[in-house]
Amino acid sequence: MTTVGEHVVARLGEWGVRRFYGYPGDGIGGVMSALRKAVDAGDAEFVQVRHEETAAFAACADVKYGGSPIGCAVVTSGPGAIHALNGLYDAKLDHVPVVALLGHTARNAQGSGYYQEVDLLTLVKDVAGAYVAQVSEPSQVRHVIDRAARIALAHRTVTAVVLPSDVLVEDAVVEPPDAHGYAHTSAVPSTTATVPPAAALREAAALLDGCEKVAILAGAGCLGATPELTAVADRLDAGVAKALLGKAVLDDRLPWVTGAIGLLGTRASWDLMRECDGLLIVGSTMPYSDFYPAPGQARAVQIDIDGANCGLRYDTEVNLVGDAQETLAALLPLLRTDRDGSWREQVGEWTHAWREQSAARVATRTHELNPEYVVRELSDRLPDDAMLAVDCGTATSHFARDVDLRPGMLASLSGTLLSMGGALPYAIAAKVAHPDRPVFALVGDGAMQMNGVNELITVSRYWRTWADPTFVVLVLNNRDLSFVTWEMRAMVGDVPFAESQDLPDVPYADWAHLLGLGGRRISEPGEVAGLWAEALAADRPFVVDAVVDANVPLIPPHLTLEQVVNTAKSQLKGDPDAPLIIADGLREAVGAPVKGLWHRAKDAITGG
Ligand SMILES: Cc1ncc(C[n+]2csc(CCOP(=O)(O)OP(=O)(O)O)c2C)c(N)n1
Ligand SMILES: [Mg+2]
Repeated sequence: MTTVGEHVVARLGEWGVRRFYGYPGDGIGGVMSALRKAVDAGDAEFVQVRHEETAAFAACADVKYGGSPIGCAVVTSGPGAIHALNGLYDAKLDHVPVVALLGHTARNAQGSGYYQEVDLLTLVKDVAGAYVAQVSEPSQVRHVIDRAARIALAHRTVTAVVLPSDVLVEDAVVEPPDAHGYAHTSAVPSTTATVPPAAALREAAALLDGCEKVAILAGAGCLGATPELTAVADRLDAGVAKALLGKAVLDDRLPWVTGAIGLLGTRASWDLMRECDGLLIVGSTMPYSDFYPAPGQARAVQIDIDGANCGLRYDTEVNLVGDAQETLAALLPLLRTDRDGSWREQVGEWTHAWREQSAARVATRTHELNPEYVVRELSDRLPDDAMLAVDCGTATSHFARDVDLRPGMLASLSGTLLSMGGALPYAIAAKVAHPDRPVFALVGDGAMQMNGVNELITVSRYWRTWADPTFVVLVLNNRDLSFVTWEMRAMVGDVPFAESQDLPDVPYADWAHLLGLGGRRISEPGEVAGLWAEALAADRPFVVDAVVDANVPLIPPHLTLEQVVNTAKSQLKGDPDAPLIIADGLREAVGAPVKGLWHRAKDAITGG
């Protein structure tokens, strides 16, 4: 006999799903016993995390780091499914195929107000809107699993299968009868049309050939298309700005790569977008419309695998629906070859200026340890095959601006949901997918306290099974929800709300030691180089507890007068950190034009 639970696992295996992140409970017991057998037989891998949110984050990250074709989170009914929601939304918003297996109340108890009984179909209707179904009869299991997998892949989204606990242990109908009302589904993935029509490609080429100053915005859709993107960028003489999820696409050290874009981006990306006359968006829906060229400034082409994403952020004239790699390859021979390189020279000057400004910020002596210095020193030491996992907070900004990714590296984060707590689940998934590669997690202390300290337990459980034990967690211990503090200062012009934003100082390295891991707390610039040498040479996962300054300003790439005024206002309202910010931050850390803006803003407020 094959139980329904066993068929769930076997059928997902046919779709290439062999790794399951989860947490047990009686609602999902039938899948867990199927997984026990599959793991024993070497057909599946189960990773036990500390929280169902982590299971869903990790399932998403497994796909992002090139592990499984479809991520799978397996969680129990009621509270288990509720916990998983945030990680599932992360996958949905970043367009990652994930199937959620949700245990459920037994059929006979459904509707009775039973323990842990939650209306799961309604609960996940939004996050798994593309497909959610309950297996109420053993004869449904094959088609429900097939549809959940096919739709997750085809729509690059989250689907959910609700599995009542009693159905899971019944005899599965593996081959439904040849009778009215039964489905006979396939487990072979659908192919997709990946190259746009020739006429549309010619139109795009003509448009781009008519532009002299082309900017490319590259996003997650370009991952895997590095050679093609490079060739098209070279042919167009273009500068390339990268959305956060597309950061690993191109080497950050290339002079025509302006780096990150958006509020956490570089001044060079801002200049590139604001000065170009042609825009090619590839695999990105970066939502900050004010960081694109001004409306009407540039003629634009967009390439996206999903036609619904085209023309979403900019008034594009040609929208090419296709796979980035194949579409760029098809576009290349249609483009003219006589560009003179002058635009790229200009882009190179902007990039150079940005890198000088960045180096000055890194070298700034701050009141406490400068986090940009800590991150830059790591960046310079990253092994070629490094994988990075980044949390939401100032770590995101440091990753965007201070980490130079090189070819072959992998990096990801909760890129659209921007959820705190993702870095450790992502790092674990990266390591499980590639146990022979070193992993680096960049995490704020708030995010560490949210999920990180717990998931270090998962690390302590599994690290001995990894071929390479290098798993380095950098905790930016600023004892503050610093990103929010800066948002409050710059956007709202308010002083910090200590009760809400101050964080307890936690001995993260000591916690690592208690778990049998390595770790060290540092607080002085002189310790940084030695620390990275120690962390990289460690024979086990290592937690770097870096006591860093919370008051290093997060300057948007194009500081507006309003933001400076708001920041200044907040200081006049009695921001307790104002003297430190002025002394340590703005004056030394930013370039002359911004400095002028700062003084103008202060004068405007003080009447000076
Ligand atoms: C789950 C979740 N809750 C709240 C937020 C809002 N938020 C964004 S960044 C941030 C502060 C992060 O603090 P920390 O992890 O200490 O990093 P820091 O910015 O201090 O380096 C907060 C609260 C969020 N993005 N996600
Ligand atoms: Mg913090």
